[in-house]
Amino acid sequence: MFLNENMVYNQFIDGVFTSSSNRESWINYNPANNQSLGEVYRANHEDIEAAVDSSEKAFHVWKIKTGAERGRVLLKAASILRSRLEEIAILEMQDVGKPISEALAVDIISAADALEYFGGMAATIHGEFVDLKNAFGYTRPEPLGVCAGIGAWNYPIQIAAWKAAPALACGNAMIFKSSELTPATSIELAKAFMEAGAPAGLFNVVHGDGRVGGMLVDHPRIAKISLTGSVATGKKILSSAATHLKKVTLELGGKSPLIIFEDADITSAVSAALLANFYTQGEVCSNGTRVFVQRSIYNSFLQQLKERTEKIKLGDPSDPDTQMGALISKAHMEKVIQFIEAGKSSGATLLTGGFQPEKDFKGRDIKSGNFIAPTIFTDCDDTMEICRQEIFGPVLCILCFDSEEEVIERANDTPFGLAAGVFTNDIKRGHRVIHQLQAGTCWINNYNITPIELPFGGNKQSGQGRENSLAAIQYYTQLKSVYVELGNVESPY
Ligand code: TXE
Repeated sequence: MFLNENMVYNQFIDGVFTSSSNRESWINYNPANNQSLGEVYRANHEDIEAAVDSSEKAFHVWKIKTGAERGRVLLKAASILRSRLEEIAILEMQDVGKPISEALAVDIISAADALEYFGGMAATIHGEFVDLKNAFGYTRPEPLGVCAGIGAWNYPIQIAAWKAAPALACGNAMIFKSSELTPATSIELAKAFMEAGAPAGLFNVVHGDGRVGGMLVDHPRIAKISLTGSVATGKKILSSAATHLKKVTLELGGKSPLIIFEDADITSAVSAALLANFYTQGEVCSNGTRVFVQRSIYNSFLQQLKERTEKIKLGDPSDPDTQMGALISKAHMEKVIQFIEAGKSSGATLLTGGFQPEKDFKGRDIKSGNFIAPTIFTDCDDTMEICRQEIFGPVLCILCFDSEEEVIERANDTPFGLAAGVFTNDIKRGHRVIHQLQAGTCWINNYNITPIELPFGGNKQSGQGRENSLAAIQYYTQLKSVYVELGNVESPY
């Protein structure tokens, strides 16, 4: 079930694909077999200038439309994505290495949800009115202009839509650069906007690595940067953006705690731990990779966790029965393997996994792909590298705890602050603990459920700003206040 594997990925600027002549290029690989999916052409300076010119032109048309008019385009783009769900899901599966079942269930649907949510609320974006003494005032939430979105490789079209939907709903234009490892589906979003009636240039797509990302960050006519990526990249972008005092939102990495109290429903808690570590091969920023289990249920929890982990169907991502696919690249797989070796040498016990399977769950040869068996370490302690660093792969660390006070302190002992989960049937304890955890995106008795209606984002080193929900509006508008005099100007001069 593969589409054309000799794709050519050009820039999509002003509603058309640019030529590929006199541009650097690289090969886009399918993580499941490391075969070529085609050639990606890197944007050059002229492309960036053309993209900014085109986006500025589109912005001047778009900003004078009403919220209702903008909303109609976003809603139509959402229905176009939904109508092309399977085709785009296959592209995403090939690009990322994730199981087709995930791409069909999450990626494109979450992108369409974002377009529908912000399309539906575009007409409601408004300011305030205030009566004053012989005067009145009002505020105007105004668009910023041309915004840049820079994406990571684990949820390409979802990340692009989570940035584009609020940006366009607020009246902005966007230039989007997907990760150099996953160029395929941001173009599909651009095509959907065009088909939905957006002005050419409203959502341009350029390709490249950090150098092209840097060209967007440094461009004087780009008003705002929204990054989804690593902490290291977030720091670089924030310091570069300081030159022009640009607005920046950062969705970065994490090493989030998932706390299981002794009164939790064990089956649900194990389900959450599996999802929080092995869904999308563990390549999810908000994953609960430090699983804290209260001592009295430690053995029963571990037994069920091990049994169910070893039943996960790892293999060919294009097979609808597959539950876990390939990691994004050989280089990333090697990085995860180094973390596994570090875990073993630091004294943690490898409970299961930790190896590269050569056959998948149906006996197919998968040696040519980037596969790592779902891995669990026990006998961990908080100081181990595998418990402090983001691994961004299928590696779960189990930590044992006794008291509520102890686990809160340990859970917060990290420079990250993206997400947190608590499992308990004691309603007071659930809220009491979650309120003390230093994380931006939290769950009680579930994990990694991210409806568009709720803000998503982190604190501390996990980023700044929020995506989704009404909270996103403030990051794509600037507020103007207007004072209107109804009397005369009183002056001492
Ligand atoms: O990140 P990278 P990756 C995080 C996840 C992990 C990382 C993995 O936690 O840490 O992302 O994704 C561009 N100036 N999240 O490896 O390398 C680069 O080309 C401008 C968090 O892709 O940081 C790519 O497009 N741009 C997230 C993008 O930045 C630069 C969910 C990210 O690349 C640049 C998913 C530079 N100097 C992953 N250097 C969340 N919190 O939601 C690189 N780029």
